[in-house]
Amino acid sequence: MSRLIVVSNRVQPPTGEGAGNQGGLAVALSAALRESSGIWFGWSGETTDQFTGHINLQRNFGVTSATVDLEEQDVDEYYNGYANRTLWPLFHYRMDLAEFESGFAGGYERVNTRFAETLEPLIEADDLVWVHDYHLFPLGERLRDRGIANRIGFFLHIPWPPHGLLLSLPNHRELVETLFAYDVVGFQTQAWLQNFVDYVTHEMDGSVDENGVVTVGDRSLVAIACPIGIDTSEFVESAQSSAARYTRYRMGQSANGRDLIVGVDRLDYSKGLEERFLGYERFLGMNESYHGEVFLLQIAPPSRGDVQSYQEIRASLDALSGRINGAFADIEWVPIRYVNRGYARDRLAGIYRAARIGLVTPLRDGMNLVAKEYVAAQDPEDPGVLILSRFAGAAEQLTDAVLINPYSPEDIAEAIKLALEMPLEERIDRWQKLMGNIIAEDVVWWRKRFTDALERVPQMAG
Ligand code: GDG
Repeated sequence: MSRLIVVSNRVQPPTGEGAGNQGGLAVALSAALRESSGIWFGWSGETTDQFTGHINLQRNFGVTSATVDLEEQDVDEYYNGYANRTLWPLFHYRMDLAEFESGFAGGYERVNTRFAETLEPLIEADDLVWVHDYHLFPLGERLRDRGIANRIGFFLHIPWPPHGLLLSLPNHRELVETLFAYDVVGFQTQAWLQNFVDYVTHEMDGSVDENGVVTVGDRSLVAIACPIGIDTSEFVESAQSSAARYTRYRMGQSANGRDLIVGVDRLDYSKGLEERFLGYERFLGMNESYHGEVFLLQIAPPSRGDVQSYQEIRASLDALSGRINGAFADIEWVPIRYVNRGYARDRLAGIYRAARIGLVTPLRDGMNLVAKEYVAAQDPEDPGVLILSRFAGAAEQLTDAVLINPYSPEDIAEAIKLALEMPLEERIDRWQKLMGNIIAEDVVWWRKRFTDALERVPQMAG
């Protein structure tokens, strides 16, 4: 087995708290790193006055992490700038929010070059290098510039936008060309992969063969759809832990016989939170008999608070939840509990299990792991219903969810009613099919699918 080097913007080494707070991705990557004695490289999350390239090497629970500090300007231009104000909105089909500042692009290039310079001495012959996500598109090319001939793969966690949309990115072609430095490029879904292929065939005169080999001129890469999963067995266990059971008991007490609808999302405009609230408002407007019988718990820990569009979505959700509660609440019932903080994973699992409905309505999402976690946490004998946006990558696999158009308040309202009234037999039937997929295509399956594809590629001569 080759040694694995994982590169991502932030490094999440194991904390030793087990199911406590580490997400499935971090667990799966940590396991692979431990097995192969690999290294996880990325930004420390800290800033420094002057970039030095000093690597902080740490070993936590068998995983070696190598982190570097960045300058404040790097963080502004690369992370808050190009990654989260240009690429994130554009790749989530939000041209209206995308900002095209040349300073951002310069900072993005600079940090990717700094990452490559710092990482290069750590790479040994035969290592597999696996780069993650939109922060680091050009990293592979920068490593090749330095003569790295190892197999290098790239996985994109977010959508790939349609061809026509991507054209609005200045220097779009340069960005796409950087991908050809990788041997394998993985997307969450067939749909995102197809968008990529459309771009390459229309804009670059490229072609794709039946093995997924995408060729432009004399360069090629293997493109695969490789949907990320969760650590299913860990999450099932977590939903039965004492912390989860206790949380469920407390939720039951505070619900006072009412049905719980749950949403859990980073506070991000891509997650369709406003549209979700509006759909729920429509449901309340159309179904007076349910007043006082249900409530929506929306957990939304703030993220990327330095970016203005995130401050705006936060303010608008505060106003919207206040307006809906003001219009419908009475002295004994508040229709929306809107909470801006995070909870430990095992408590989250207990909340999912207590919920009659998991409401997952992103306007666009690479995959969406909350949908999978909600299903995994259910009681097999009395499972809740997953309502899922057809624009989440997860909808390609989870076809037995109640699929909705998140832009339509009616669609959301009708789905909530359908789910609340769904007979037990149908709930079990849908849940079993969903769970079948979530077990078969879990995070270990995903990691192996990607690394197997990368290992199949012959290594270039150094
Ligand atoms: C990106 C892509 C893709 C949320 N609140 C709490 C909490 N969370 C956890 C969830 C879940 C994770 O955060 C969110 O994952 P998602 O997949 O839903 O969304 P993104 O953060 O946007 O992730 C996405 C993913 O990468 C992986 O490829 O699926 O499409 O956008 O695990 O449970 N965790 C805890 N407390 C919270 O309050 N502990």
